Amino acid sequence: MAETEGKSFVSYELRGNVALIGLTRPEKRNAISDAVIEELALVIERARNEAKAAVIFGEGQHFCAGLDLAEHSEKPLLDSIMGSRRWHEVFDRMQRGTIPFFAALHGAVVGGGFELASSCQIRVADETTYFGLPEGQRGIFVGGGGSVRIERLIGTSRMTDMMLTGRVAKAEEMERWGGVNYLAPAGGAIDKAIELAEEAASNSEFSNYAVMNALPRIRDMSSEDGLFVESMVSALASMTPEAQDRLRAFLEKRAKKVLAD
Ligand code: 1HE
Repeated sequence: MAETEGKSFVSYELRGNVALIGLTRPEKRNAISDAVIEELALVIERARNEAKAAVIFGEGQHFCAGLDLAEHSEKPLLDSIMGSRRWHEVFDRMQRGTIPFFAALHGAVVGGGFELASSCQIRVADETTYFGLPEGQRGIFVGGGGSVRIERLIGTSRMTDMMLTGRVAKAEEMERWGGVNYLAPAGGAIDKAIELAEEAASNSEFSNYAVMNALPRIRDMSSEDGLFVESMVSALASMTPEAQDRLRAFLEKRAKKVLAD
């Protein structure tokens, strides 16, 4: 674990195949400073090397209050741009990396905290969770990938509303909008996220990689190009020894069936 001036803001634990990554700066509501981003970068790489899925959560009352505004207010223009580009780089390693990330959300998921959550493949929110994009109120703009990732999840109109009017969306509303995949009782997001991560960790690594990397790219392509790329990825997946083993297991009645409960 990287430490900044003797203090670490991110925790890491490997539990079976699942890496648990915690934001551990509750005294500042897990606000994301440059040091936090660099620690996140390290644990994301570590998780990619030794886990098959990861869960990210926040300690204290809130998941994350977004960008560290104290640090940000002192940055010259070019440093601000490079800071934003660094967030993109690090979050991209989650969204289009090799292992899926599950966000376990509670309390405030605000600004850059929402951007971090939107870089995960799946979001689980407990009933205390609420989402806000107060960038307009702070005189800034999303800079951690939100204009692409949050917009893809909830659409331009809802995101515009949140940014212009300061509208806050609670967990259930965000689930209806497409920004949350699962709702959990208060305090229950982490257990649910771990359960889902364990499920995903049991898939073929290539299939998970294809889901994470092909789907968002196909989303940005024309239908014709998307269908072509789909055929390529599909054929590649079928060629892996893992696919051969798993297909055989099903045909020999050794594999789990797809049942409704
Ligand atoms: C912070 C931050 C922060 C708290 N940067 N220090 N994000 C925001 O605009 C959200 C700002 N934060 C809040 O609205 C509230 O803090 C919360 C609703 C999240 C939590 O409220 P509460 O009452 O539990 O805590 P608090 O008393 O407001 O904050 C506790 C401490 O955390 C306090 O510091 P202290 O030294 O006075 O104890 C706060 O100053 C500090 N703190 N949030 C720095 N964000 C890549 S672009 C992304 C752009 C954005 O993310 S914009 C959204 C920024």
